[in-house]
Amino acid sequence: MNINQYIKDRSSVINKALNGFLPTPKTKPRMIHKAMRYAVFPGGKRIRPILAVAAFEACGGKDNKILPIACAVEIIHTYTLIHDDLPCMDDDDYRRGKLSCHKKFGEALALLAGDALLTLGFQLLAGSGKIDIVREVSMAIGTGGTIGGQVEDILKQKPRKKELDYIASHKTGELFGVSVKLGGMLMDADKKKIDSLCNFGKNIGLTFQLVDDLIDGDGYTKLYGIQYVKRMAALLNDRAKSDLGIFGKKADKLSAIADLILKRKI
Ligand code: GRG
Repeated sequence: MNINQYIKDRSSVINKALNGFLPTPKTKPRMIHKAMRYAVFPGGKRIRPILAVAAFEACGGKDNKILPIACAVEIIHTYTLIHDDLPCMDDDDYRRGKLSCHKKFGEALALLAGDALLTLGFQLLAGSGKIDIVREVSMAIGTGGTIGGQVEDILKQKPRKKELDYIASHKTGELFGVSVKLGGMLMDADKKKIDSLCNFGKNIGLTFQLVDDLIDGDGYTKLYGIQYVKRMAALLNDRAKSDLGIFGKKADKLSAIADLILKRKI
């Protein structure tokens, strides 16, 4: 199966699973469930859950038991987007091509929808029965991860290289890293494989951020210029793919996704 078909296939499975995991819009209190579903559907690229599935498969996983975990990662990612868009943060009126959650439902409901998605994410992770999985995600999105990155981003008006590295690796890299790592953890892969998956994930997370800055012309691009950022992104992509050596051909899909991220074809 070629990589585009693979992504289409796995996205469709993930979307169906997400639909089943989220409370229906008729479940009371209806408004919060409507707001949660509004933010999750139709959704974005679903990169993080696709990566979790591809990592699970690279470790020999074949069934659907990865789905609650892959969906948890997407649900938690959606919480960060809702909160990031709030007036007290980035103050964005649009997200994923439509009104942001607070513009549609008001600030209080959007805040609660974000909280509810975060909570639901952990409920799904807990279903794996693996406390390490719950711990790893907590660490990746806590003050030593996503939240830490967001705090630095808010506080630093003109970040220099060291600060930009901190922001990108925490805000973007940690969630990518843990998404990939979870696939291996669920399969009880050995430490060497799990570390390789995590390094791969963090490196493609940084590549993703660099490419994002190239498109937006801010962050790294403002500091270094287009050519330098392109070279850095290509270097990180190489480094990420070399982390996969231990998996041989089983990691072909992960490697192909890394290339799509570099070219922003996903
Ligand atoms: C509010 C706790 C908290 C954290 C916010 C992740 C984040 C931190 C903010 C989101 C805004 C942002 C520009 C983050 C950098 C990472 C990034 C480019 C996220 C967007 O991810 P995509 O492109 O989104 O995968 P889709 O919509 O495709 O899922």
